[in-house]
Amino acid sequence: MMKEETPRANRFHIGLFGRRNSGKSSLVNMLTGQQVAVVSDVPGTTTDVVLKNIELPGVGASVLVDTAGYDDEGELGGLRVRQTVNAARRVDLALIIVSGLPDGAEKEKAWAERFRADDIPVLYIYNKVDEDGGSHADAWCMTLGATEVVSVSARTGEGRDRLLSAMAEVYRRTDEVEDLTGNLAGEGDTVVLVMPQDIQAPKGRLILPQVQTLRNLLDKRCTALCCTADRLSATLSVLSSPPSLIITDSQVFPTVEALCPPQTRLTSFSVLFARQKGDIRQFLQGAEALCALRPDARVLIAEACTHVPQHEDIGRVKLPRLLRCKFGEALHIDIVSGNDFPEDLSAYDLVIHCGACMFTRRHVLNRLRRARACGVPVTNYGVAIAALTGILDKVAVPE
Ligand SMILES: Nc1nc2c(ncn2[C@@H]2O[C@H](COP(=O)(O)OP(=O)(O)O)[C@@H](O)[C@H]2O)c(=O)[nH]1
Ligand SMILES: [Mg+2]
Repeated sequence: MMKEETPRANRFHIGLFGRRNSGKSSLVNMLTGQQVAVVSDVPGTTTDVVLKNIELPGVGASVLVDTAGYDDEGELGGLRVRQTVNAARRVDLALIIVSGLPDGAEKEKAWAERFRADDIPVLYIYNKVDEDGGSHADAWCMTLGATEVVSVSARTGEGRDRLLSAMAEVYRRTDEVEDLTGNLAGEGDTVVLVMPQDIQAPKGRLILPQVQTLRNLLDKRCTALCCTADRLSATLSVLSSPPSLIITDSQVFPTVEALCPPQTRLTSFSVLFARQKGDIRQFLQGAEALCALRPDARVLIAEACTHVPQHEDIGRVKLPRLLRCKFGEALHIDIVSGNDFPEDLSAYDLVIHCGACMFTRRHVLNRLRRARACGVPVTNYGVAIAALTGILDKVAVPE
């Protein structure tokens, strides 16, 4: 049987950054044990950002992000560097690869500073030790003011284990929210999941948030029951005592709330995922700002993916309609998608971000930090819709 692949957005993203010819693509090949990346002594061989899934010891499902050299030149080179800059925002760990003599290391210092500003951990790698026995590694360490430079040879595989354990160590220190339901569910609890299988659900399958929530509950040794909204009453009646938690799709919230027993806590999939894919506190503050918008306010709706807009698309149709219904037609709404998220957000009174199922948590947190720096409140689709439909103060938020 084919093993289900871990979705890309749930993988630990490791970016390889460095000058052209430092050996980034060779390192991808060394780590994967395959010739997946094109290696060449012609500078500028890697032109696009290339992703490669890999399982790493102590890390698990990961993706290596191979980039074009950050010293690329010319018109096309400038474009590539911009792609590398975009890739830099979505990695969980940055490997800065160097080789030879440090000669000032201005580029490396600037990039290390960029990662520091985004709170992305950095590992320095000194490559091509087979050529010089690593004689310049200490010089790099001093020049960069680094505590450690990991010496490797992509060619001979020397230092591979050291590099793997250094990456695993960084992974252990990262702050992924692993526990989706947090303190809302514990061992022995009975949890009911209300999961409408509407037209948007893929044929014959469950959508990913439902699968991930079920997995979380099973891992925590809860009893999980699933039903559609019309079966909730019957489902509750077969239980000898009320469940400790009901998790519902927001679309059927009013129906579910009406049936929810008084001692049962109620939350929604969107709130669970807002916490996992962002900062739920910042989103809740954003929801307060949302409720207090002026009729002529400027709102930015940001979508992570560039999918073909669907009928009743949340970002393009449903949210704007709800917003205009509450605040009137004078509201100014801009919609951006993919990497078009503006650097300067200060023109906006509020940003509403999508659920970011295609982004890593780190990527969303970077955007949230940017918004905070501009003093602009941010909320996300699920929290915004909950606020606009008056259910937000009725949902339990996990800690
Ligand atoms: N001697 C030696 N050469 C290497 C090593 N790693 C990469 N190279 C060579 O350096 C050149 C550039 O490698 P590449 O991986 O394409 O660099 P990138 O531009 O950073 O992706 C190629 O000729 C590689 O064969 C290494 O560990 N030792
Ligand atoms: Mg390359």
